[in-house]
Amino acid sequence: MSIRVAVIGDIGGHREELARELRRLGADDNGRLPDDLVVVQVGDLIHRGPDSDGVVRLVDRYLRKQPERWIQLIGNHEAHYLRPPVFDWNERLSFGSRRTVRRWWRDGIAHAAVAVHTADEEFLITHAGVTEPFWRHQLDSAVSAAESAARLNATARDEATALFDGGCILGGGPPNPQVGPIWADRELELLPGWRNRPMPFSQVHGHSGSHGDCADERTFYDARQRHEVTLLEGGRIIGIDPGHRADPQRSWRSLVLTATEPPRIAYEHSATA
Ligand SMILES: [Mn+2]
Repeated sequence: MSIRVAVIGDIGGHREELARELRRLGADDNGRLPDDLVVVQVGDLIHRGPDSDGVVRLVDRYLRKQPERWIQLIGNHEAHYLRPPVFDWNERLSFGSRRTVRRWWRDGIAHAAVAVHTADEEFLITHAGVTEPFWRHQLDSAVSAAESAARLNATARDEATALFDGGCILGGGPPNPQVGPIWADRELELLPGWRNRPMPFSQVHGHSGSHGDCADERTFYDARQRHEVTLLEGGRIIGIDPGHRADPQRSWRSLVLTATEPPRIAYEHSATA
């Protein structure tokens, strides 16, 4: 079995950008996604661009009509409406969109993490990436991406979960090695810990990136796709935030992985155990 998993980075309220990428991936004129495709969106669907409410409506249509084809993760901008706000933002989702995002979270439709397996690589996908200290302390050094995703999702709704702990992007303080995978900064918080210790699996994240001006010799930037790949011992860290602001980036792409099994968000107990 082979499944195309298209991992889509931060959309930032740009509905037309999202719709265009889905057409490129094979969505038909009615928007229906093809049977061989699963979309993972890494969160930060909203804010910045012209039509956050339109993005929420579009994604909600997929989550209702083709729930097996869409895995929605949450970013810090969705979390803004799910928990007491921890930052100020100069726009606010409509009442209806707030209610929709809260329903995704309350009903277990949106997640903190997902694991994807290809023929020769395992990926943990989160909004901002799991730092090495977070993995060691909060995930008990889980050896697989699937187990890490399951642990993150199992604790995601706990009031005191470390998942939402902020770092240098939130409030502008010094880097916090224990920052959670909703807030980690790629350059200052995510990459440093993994440079000194083999990765147990690869990771894909949105949220932040150097967008081309990284001097690191192990990092490769694809300006057309706006993907940033750092090769490390044991795995790689792939950043896919396109960096849309009020105006979208002209050129960007989802990251398409060829998976050997459906993406996993939770523990699956063997029937023969
Ligand atoms: Mn973000």
